[in-house]
Amino acid sequence: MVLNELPCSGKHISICALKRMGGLMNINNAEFIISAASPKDFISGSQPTIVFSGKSNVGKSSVINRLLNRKSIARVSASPGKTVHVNYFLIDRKVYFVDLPGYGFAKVSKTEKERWSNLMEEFFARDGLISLGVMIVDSRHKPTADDVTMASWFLSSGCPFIVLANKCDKLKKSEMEPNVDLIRLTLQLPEEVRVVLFSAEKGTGSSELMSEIMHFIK
Ligand SMILES: Nc1nc2c(ncn2[C@@H]2O[C@H](COP(=O)(O)OP(=O)(O)OP(=O)(O)O)[C@@H](O)[C@H]2O)c(=O)[nH]1
Ligand SMILES: [Mg+2]
Repeated sequence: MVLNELPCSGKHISICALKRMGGLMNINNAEFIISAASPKDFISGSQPTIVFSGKSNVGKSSVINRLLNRKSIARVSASPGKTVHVNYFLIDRKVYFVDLPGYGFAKVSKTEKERWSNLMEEFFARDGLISLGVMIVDSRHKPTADDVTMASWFLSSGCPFIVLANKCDKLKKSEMEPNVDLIRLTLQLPEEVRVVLFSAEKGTGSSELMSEIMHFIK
């Protein structure tokens, strides 16, 4: 499916955002590249890299599937801890999407936690692995202490990022604005960092996110 052959309606809204920007990216040409279990397999190359981070079960893999209009290119599960390695997908040979394992999952062994923190420490310490961070939080709840740590890493590193308030299909309309305000306040986000209400389930917010991503694609 080539983007500029599609109508600008309904579920193709994210594709329309790309068309508006004059972009031409075949999102159906998405391939799984590697599940990096160790830092030697991290990819730092010429392609821009969009990294999806957030607590376990918040919907990182679901967001990737939604953007790519695929049911399960990234693996999703109702129980936390589904993604355990750093998974790279290459979209139309132009951009990498990186599905990270989630933080804050209590029910894992000490060894597993250590493995996770070593992998993540190395990932976030290395230069050149992230072009844009997509930090995903749960729109229904106050961000956790781990979310605050993640946001402050992005802020102090200077790495550009956007915050998605996912699962907004579960919110009443009246809850949306106050919840976004609480997320901004808790994460201490400066004005220039965008918070987008998102639903991987319904597709809400995907055109906004795709527009942000397109800024990083040459
Ligand atoms: N209602 C609703 N459910 C969602 C949404 N996004 C994800 N989910 C559900 O949340 C659960 C976790 O989704 P995943 O995509 O596996 O979450 P993850 O962040 O990748 O989880 P880990 O890989 O374990 O860190 C699944 O049951 C999804 O169906 C959403 O926007 N709305
Ligand atoms: Mg996952």
